[in-house]
Amino acid sequence: MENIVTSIASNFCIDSLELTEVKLFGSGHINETYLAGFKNGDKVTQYIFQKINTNVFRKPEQLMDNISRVLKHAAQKLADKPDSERRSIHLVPAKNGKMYCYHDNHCWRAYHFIGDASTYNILETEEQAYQAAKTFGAFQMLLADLPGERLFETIPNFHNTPSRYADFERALAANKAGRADLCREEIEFAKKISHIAPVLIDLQKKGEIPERITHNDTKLNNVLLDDATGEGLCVIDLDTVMPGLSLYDFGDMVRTSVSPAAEDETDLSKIKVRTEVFKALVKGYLDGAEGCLTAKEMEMLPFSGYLITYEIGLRFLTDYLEGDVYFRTHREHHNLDRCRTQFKLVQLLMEKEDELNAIVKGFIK
Ligand code: ADP
Ligand code: GN1
Ligand code: MG
Repeated sequence: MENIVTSIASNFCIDSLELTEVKLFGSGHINETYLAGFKNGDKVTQYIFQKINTNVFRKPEQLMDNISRVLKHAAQKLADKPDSERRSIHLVPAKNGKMYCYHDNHCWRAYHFIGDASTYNILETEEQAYQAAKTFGAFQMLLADLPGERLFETIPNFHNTPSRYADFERALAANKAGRADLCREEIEFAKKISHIAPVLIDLQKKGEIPERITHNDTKLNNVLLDDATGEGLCVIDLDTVMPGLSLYDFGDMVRTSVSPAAEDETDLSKIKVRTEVFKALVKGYLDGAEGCLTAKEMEMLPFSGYLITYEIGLRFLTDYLEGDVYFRTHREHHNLDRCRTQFKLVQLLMEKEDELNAIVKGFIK
């Protein structure tokens, strides 16, 4: 690992290549992330190196073009804010004049490491939910006036739930990994509520909700919180920043925050909906986005939580049926375990819909 990372690092504008530490970092399912430190005199500087998964992101140049534009815009708008260097991530330029390089046919990028900050897979306090949602809301506001062309769609139809449902149907019909009999209950559940899949896309088509520049992977662990103050610092993992719906962003925060259990928990009795956390997410998102959501977007906030949870559950199920070809897995039925937590959470969120609607109503002026 040391040799590979040093060799990758030599392609970027980094002063010294005297490696002091290197480790695999983060718990993402797609890219490969390393943290490395390099010593220059008495000073150690840390960097994040990421190998972009080009099976998933087919056009890394377009993806990096998006990220470079977004981060340049963010840096300009945040320049006067206190602690501005930590309010956005910053790419390290490569020596080839671009913001990425190729090494052994793989595409790599580097970021300056933001220290004294952490990400969380499972929420520990309601305040964290508030801070994370506020940071994602503010990120959306920050990009509302991004100049230039429409951003590239780094994964076409990424949050097109009907298209995800069609992928599931194809995977089921093909039953390539021979696993359909192992997940009959989940297949039935997926079919039973398939009518919810087109709801947001249809509202967008009818012009009832607007397209915005959104993050599209607003997992709780994609936001850095300051270790000292607990404050939300910045959003990370920008590969899917592209045109999208704010509701999918809000929904993914619900999916990853309201339950106190891990995404791959096998004891389904641990899956819960903490309504206080939901309330903190609504408050945080509205504060961050400075109240810019439309009345229709507000109305659909509770729905978005279970729609995206359904969508991600479908994607885990599809990958299980296809033989684990997309998400990184660490045990045999990992994708099925993940699907089960998602579908359980969908059920619970649907049961609590009235209560969640009432919470949202409390925020409407
Ligand atoms: P993945 O696709 O693997 O989820 P992320 O971009 O989310 O990749 O990064 C993985 C982890 O690395 C994050 O959870 C975070 O802890 C850490 N990380 C990423 N970028 C930075 C950064 N610029 N500064 C500090 N930590 C970072
Ligand atoms: C993947 O890379 P990571 O772990 O942040 C996936 C998301 C899913 C998520 C489920 C590009 O995100 O869409 O919601 O797993 N990212 C991509 O945990 O497919
Ligand atoms: Mg991530």
